[in-house]
Amino acid sequence: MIMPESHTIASDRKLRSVCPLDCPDACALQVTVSQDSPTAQPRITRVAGHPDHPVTKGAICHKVQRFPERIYSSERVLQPMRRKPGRAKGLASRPVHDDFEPVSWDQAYAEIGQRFRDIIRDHGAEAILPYSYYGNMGVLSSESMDRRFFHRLGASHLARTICNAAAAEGYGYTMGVPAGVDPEATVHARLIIVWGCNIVSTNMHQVMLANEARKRGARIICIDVHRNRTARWADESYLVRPGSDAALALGMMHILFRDGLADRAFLSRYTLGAEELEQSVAAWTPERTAEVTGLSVSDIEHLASLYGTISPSFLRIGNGLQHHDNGGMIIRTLACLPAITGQWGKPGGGALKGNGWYAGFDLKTLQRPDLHPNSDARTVNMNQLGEALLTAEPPVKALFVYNSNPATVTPDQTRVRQGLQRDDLFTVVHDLMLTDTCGYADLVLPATSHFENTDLYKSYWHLYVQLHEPVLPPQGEARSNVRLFRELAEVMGFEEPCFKDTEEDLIRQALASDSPWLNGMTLDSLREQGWQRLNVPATGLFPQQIPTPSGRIELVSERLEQQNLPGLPAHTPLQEPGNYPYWLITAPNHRFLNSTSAEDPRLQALEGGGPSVIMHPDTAAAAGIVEGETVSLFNDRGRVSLTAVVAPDVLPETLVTLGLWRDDPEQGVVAVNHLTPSRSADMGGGATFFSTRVGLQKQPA
Ligand SMILES: Nc1nc2c(c(=O)[nH]1)N[C@H]1C(S)=C(S)[C@@H](COP(=O)(O)OP(=O)(O)OC[C@H]3O[C@@H](n4cnc5c(=O)[nH]c(N)nc54)[C@H](O)[C@@H]3O)O[C@H]1N2
Ligand SMILES: Nc1nc2c(c(=O)[nH]1)N[C@H]1C(S)=C(S)[C@@H](COP(=O)(O)OP(=O)(O)OC[C@H]3O[C@@H](n4cnc5c(=O)[nH]c(N)nc54)[C@H](O)[C@@H]3O)O[C@H]1N2
Ligand code: SF4
Ligand SMILES: [Mo]
Repeated sequence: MIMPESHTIASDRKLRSVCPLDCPDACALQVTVSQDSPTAQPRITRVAGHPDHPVTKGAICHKVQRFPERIYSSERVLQPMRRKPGRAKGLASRPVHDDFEPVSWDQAYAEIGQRFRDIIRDHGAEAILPYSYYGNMGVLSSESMDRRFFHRLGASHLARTICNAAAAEGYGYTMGVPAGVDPEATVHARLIIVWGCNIVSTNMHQVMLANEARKRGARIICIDVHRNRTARWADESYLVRPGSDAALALGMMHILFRDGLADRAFLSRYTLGAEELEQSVAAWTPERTAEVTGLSVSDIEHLASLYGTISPSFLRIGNGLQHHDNGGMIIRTLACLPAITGQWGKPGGGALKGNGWYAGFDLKTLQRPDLHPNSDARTVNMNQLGEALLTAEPPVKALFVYNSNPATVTPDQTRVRQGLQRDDLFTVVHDLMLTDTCGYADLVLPATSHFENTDLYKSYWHLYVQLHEPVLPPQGEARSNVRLFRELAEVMGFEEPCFKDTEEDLIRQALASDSPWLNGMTLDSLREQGWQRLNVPATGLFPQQIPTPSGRIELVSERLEQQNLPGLPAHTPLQEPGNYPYWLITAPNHRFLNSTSAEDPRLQALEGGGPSVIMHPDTAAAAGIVEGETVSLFNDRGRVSLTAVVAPDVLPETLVTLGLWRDDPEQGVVAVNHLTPSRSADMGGGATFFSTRVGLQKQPA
């Protein structure tokens, strides 16, 4: 249904939409849909931030302003396609439409049905593996009918660990649940520490709120391994060694206790283990902390003194920190800091790692895990896709990819691609665009853009739930994820009534949960305004409720001890063997969203035209490298070439490359994830993208 908000001229309508991308801001959009004549196809001509949304406030990022280019891109997939006989799988050249021949949806469904039935007969249903993430954050698009389908099929489970698994677990050991304060309250903060979070690129509305706090006198600190855009905007910035953040937090705690800056009343009322913690951080002298982190003693003293004397203080904990071998423990340790100075419960004080937990949709009903016929079915960690495709028993014989682009985003690409290249692997990719993963697909299915769908969105940062209703009809033959899996259920002969549910049924089910925060939110109430705030206090759950086993903020955790991990916050060294001299951080860039929008030539140009690697002048000099030169990064997993950028924005031991670029064989661009490890982090089976060591060389001429 198209719901006009207002009419400008007869053929131009401004409609409400939501940004579907995996970005904390979950912006409310206002799109202009133009129609040349009543019979012409409506077209989106402008995408802007919705002026009335309390967090979006009319502002959105450049990449989403360019969504019309993406929706109408010549790379958009608009019909089902089958790989042409004789066209080899792989990325020897960029995938193009001509690698495929069009088929009808009925033919595509018949082929999937036949292949799935044969595979189940010969190898069992666990030989089928879904592969999805949050390319579209809508709860219907990402975790409803699709999950029902694969559960009922009896497929292998996928552990969706690529982003937030280690942090969710680590934070939970301290605070009970992965939730923090309302970001809108952060305008009241007097000190803001942005820690391992490049908010200027990845959370722009937090920057808007922090700017408001700054106007009221707040000081903004950035702690990172890289003088990124956020560091340049902050009042003070500090460069640490990769993976050393828990040590810095322990060193700060040492000083807070030493100098009487800890809030003893808060600690005794709300926390467990403050005395043990105080004893254990006695060993984290500023000198030892300096040795581990690479900071100077005076910087560490300064940071602790700011944190101990300015209140309220707000800690924005980033997603990148957890992408280390010790990522869970880093987040667990940082999450202890606000309790030391008693920040929880003060408007503007506390911390925010993620807030997705508050919108407690009824996922059990949406996903129906009970439909799975095999309670012992295996689980494949999505970070270990390469191993799964190459070595799993029973073998993976079919891979069904949607909402994700594993040939770019998944670590250890050498093995991922060896696996994807297997002739006997049946690969289906459902996407809007010809992604690099399509280069390995047997069948490519056209996905609708979120503009074409009904869906329900929460944010993992702000506290508004939003309803999305279509603003465009499906383009070409594209079908939504919900429709695709509803129809595949029919193809497979699944008769459970839940496979007949409409989008509206699913939204009602999602909202009919017992979460106290949803507070009577309904499909109709959402329809009225488009969004509604969760019933969460501005200071969040804490300290009134602390849902840990002890009911206190657990500075010491028995659950961690039971996992054979340190019960107290701790610095644990990174696991990557030291065969290569440099740490390589492969962080997101400003204008792509993971690999989404990386096809846009304008955004590519603004990102420098191709992947580059930032190195310290001493590092460049030692390797005889000058700015602009092509260099190789390599380790036992792979080799990639990039353009050298020489700047004192990193420590000499650290290299940084930004953005998940597409393969471009003609330009010699190979996915940077060829270098990253598929090892699991210390918690949650999380990814360890940033715990990568590499060698650096001038590219031989
Ligand atoms: N423009 C843009 N926005 C995005 C995304 C995107 O790709 N582009 N991706 C979205 C997604 S899925 C996510 S998860 C978030 C991620 O966004 P953020 O939460 O900002 O996390 P990252 O960008 O992964 O990493 C943040 C910072 O951590 C730094 N870092 C790496 N290792 C360390 C370390 O050991 N210590 C410290 N102190 N810093 C370290 C990196 O240099 C980087 O600047 O952004 C979302 N928003
Ligand atoms: N080296 C390195 N690797 C990383 C990261 C890093 O920082 N460094 N970041 C990691 C993180 S935090 C994350 S979250 C992952 C993200 O990994 P992915 O979730 O795979 O993210 P995207 O690259 O955005 O790919 C999403 C795909 O979904 C498609 N899509 C969008 N909407 C729909 C839809 O409605 N239906 C279907 N079927 N498809 C749709 C998009 O077109 C796009 O191709 O990447 C991880 N990989
Ligand atoms: S990517 Fe993030 S900042 Fe950009 S429009 Fe979407 S939610 Fe807003
Ligand atoms: Mo992510």
